[in-house]
Amino acid sequence: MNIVDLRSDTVTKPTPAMWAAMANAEVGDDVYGEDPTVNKLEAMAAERMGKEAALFVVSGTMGNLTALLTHCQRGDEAIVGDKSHTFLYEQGGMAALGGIIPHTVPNQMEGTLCLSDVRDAIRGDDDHFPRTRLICLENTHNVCNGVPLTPWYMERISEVAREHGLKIHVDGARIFNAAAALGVDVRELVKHADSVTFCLSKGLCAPVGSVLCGSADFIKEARRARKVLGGGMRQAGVIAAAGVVALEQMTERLVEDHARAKRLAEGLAEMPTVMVEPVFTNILYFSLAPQVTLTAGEVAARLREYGILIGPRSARTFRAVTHYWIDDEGIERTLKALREIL
Ligand code: TLP
Repeated sequence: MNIVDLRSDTVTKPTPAMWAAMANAEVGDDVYGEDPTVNKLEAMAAERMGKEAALFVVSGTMGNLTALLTHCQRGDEAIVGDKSHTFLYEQGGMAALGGIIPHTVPNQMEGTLCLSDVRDAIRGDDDHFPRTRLICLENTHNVCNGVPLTPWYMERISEVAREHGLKIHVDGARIFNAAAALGVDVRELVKHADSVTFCLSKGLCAPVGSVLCGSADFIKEARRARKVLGGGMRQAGVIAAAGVVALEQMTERLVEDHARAKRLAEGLAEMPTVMVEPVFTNILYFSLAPQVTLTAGEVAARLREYGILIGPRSARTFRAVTHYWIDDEGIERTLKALREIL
């Protein structure tokens, strides 16, 4: 049976073109800066983001931590959304490893931080306080229904940042989904950011890797931070080759994943047994209606018998994520299975 794996877009396996590129990759020692495929990927990534330079890292988590360590010193403060991946799902790495204090501000439903909340969170010049250095944003916002942050918002928040001499880092794990959903060039979304991490290993299907982009000076420092984290790789061209294919072939098609997430949401909305959250990109949250006696865990276990994997997020809620390896048939099978189970 074909498995329909909707747990995350991180489950995506490489495409045939990626396997071929990896098998034939030209490699060298990247710590010496001599891996031509890594160099090519970094140049392509910088160009796509409209930044001067880029750094290939193992994961989104490493990209965000590397950025934080580069922007901030120990004892500095970073403003982060209370529902951000960086705050919730990265083990508090900024504090644990970098001595950076996360100052949380509530994430609004549209994934943004209220400008007035951010202003209030910025510390004044006073010996009692840590120094605020950085604002972290997430685009698309995973927990906030995969919503994209708009160029308009980015411009407004950047005004606040500039007023106070702060830097902006964007966790753009799914920034190409944001660009596809908004119909804008990705550069428009990050032109006011000082750094951005994007992931190759999610909807873009590469097996490993993320890229951190920023100014040449910033990336030079970030390369040191990556090294101390153990992220200096050697013949990394083997995996970077898949990243090159990801950038060449996989960004434009993300709209297909969004259309399938929408179709899934429409099908679910017709069922009296579930309640669906709004869908903006490839991430869809839904929950069980009050009359359903099964828990989300029990429903997920039943779905598994149908060859369908969906992650329960709590006792009553689920997250489903569409991606390259989910086709129309997979969506219809999921809807049919849920109708039968519920
Ligand atoms: N997200 C994963 C889980 O960790 C929740 C997922 O399945 O969605 N930023 C954002 C916005 C992310 O969603 C993720 C991964 C990361 C960073 C971390 O990327 P990796 O897993 O490469 O460290």
